[in-house]
Amino acid sequence: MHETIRRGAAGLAALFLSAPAWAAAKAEPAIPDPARDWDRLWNEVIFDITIIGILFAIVTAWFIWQGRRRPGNEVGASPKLSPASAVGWVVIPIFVFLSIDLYTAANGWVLWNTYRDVPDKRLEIKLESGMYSWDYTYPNGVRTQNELVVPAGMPVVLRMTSRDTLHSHYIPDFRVKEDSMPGRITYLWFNPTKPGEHIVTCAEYCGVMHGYMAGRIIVKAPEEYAAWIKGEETKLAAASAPEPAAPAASKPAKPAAKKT
Ligand SMILES: [Cu+2]
Repeated sequence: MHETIRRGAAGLAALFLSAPAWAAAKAEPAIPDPARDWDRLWNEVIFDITIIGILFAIVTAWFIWQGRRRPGNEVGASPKLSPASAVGWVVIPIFVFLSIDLYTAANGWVLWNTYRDVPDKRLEIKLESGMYSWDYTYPNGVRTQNELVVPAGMPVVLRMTSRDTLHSHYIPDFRVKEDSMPGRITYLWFNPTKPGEHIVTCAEYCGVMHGYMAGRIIVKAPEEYAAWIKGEETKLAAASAPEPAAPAASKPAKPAAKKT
């Protein structure tokens, strides 16, 4: 909310002060970070329900105190409400609390769109899940298992499917979790901003070894990533080079080497 107002105000100020700067800023929008936005929404919801909870607790305590047993078993008399104030007591609180719900729901909707709207500039990697591994394929054909290496500062989209049953690719640090299913392509994207290592785990019970279906997301600095992918590409080319003596027609294609 504050961020929106701040951005709006900054945009307006820039528009009046220097139109070209504003146009330039508009031409290259910053890559959103769903994980950061998710945290913001989470904190907002926690803040809202804490305030509401405290408010309700105070009101409840006050009513309990008001209705306590008095000496002599005194019978209370409540003032009769006019129809207008009776309706007011129902309708006004409904709108107050509903507006908080609607505000939160609207923010959730905006965030959902961020999660579904993959940035144009991105690294696209195919993922096939199976009992019990995550198999990644890079655009150049390089394949890894249970280890996804990505460059920092580049959004990554995973196009996912499964060769057996339902799995769910869950990266807690990036606040993303999406099912992979046989016969269907699903996707998720995340924005790794700095080098580091993160856990990926299966979040859909898929069999007895489900708990071991874990891997790592390794975020490297862009130049380190470039060196790594080049090295893997060279290895792949060496591994899949045709064997001169083998007759091409009678021998099935050799599968690409898998890194374990
Ligand atoms: Cu699984």
